[in-house]
Amino acid sequence: MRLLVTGGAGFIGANFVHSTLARRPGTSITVLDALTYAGSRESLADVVGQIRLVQGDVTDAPLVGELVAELNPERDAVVHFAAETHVDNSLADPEPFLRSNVIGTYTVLEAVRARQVRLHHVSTDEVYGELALDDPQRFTETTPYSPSSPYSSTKAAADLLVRSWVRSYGVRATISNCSNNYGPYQHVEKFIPRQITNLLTGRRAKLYGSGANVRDWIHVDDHNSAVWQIMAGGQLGRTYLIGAEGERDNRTVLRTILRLMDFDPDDFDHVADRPGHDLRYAIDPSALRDELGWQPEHHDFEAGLRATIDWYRTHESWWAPLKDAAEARYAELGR
Ligand code: NAD
Ligand code: TDX
Repeated sequence: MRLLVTGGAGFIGANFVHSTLARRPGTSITVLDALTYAGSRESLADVVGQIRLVQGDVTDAPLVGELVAELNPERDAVVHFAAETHVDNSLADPEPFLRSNVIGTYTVLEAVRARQVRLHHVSTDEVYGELALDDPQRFTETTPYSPSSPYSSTKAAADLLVRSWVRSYGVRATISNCSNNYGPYQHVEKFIPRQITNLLTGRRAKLYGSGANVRDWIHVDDHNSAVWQIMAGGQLGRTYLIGAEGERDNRTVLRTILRLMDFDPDDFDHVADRPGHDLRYAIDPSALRDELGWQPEHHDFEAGLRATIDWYRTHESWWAPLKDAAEARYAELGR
């Protein structure tokens, strides 16, 4: 089987490439990635001889068309991870989000439509907006879309394009909306790696607002095993929600990181809150479990966090070149 993996040099995409090569030898992978500030050749360095990495933009229709034309519609697929992904960046400058997330997804859709190639589109739980802390209902595939940020609204737009290309043009696609991922190769701008690398570089940990906001954490390998399960057995046209029942508030996560790294759990700064900051995300993963038999393998969040901390400790050469620029951006935002 051949896969075209867009955004395969980013956090989740690179982990997808690694786990696919390890668990499904014989899969031939082409990565299409623009190598923006968020993508890195180094994330694929140890599999460089086993894949093809094409540096290019998902909005480049001739290039995307050419790569999709190499695929066999009977057995191959496109897995579309490429996107601008950081909410704070989207608030500061939405334009790249419109281009990569909306026009990029449109470009991929047109290419798979022309060649009738199977597509899996990777999206986020943020399209559903926020839940109250005490809301007993979690997100399901029928929850109405209510995005809050330029990031989540462009992801919502992309999802709706996929749905309409399925209905109007018969494109063979599935969509997944996953909760917050953690694990190796995540950019240091994101919450967990930012705190770990702040502590490793003598900076202080930073909590937005009161830290009461809840995120539903899942290990990146569990997200990717679910993507594979959906590609293998998912119903075309369907949306599947991926989550691992991992709800925790930010303050608790931060205090756990501090404790695991031998710091005083209260030794952090409260910084200005994110404008429009969603209070809580929570996924009901029962459809994926009941219909496709998917189960997460990482049940112990603290063990996963410890392994992630160890990865950042032992991979300073991967993240150190990114750290100063990321913190300079935060300094401009006062966070
Ligand atoms: P990331 O920012 O780490 O990686 C994104 C990758 O896409 C980078 O390698 C970047 O270079 C590439 N890219 C960006 N714009 C591009 C363009 N125009 N053309 C080609 N490549 C481009 O993001 P991530 O966390 O790995 O997220 C991957 C996907 O998963 C995204 O679609 C995101 O919305 C979704 N998602 C992420 C999470 C999470 O917790 N990180 C949760 C649910 C869904
Ligand atoms: O320094 C910080 N301090 C802090 O308290 C940072 C960077 C974040 N936060 C808070 C904001 C959020 O409530 O932590 C939470 C997680 O923040 P992010 O890592 O920026 O993630 P989030 O905004 O929840 O979005 C993530 O999950 C869904 C990904 O970035 C998205 O791409 C994905 O779709």
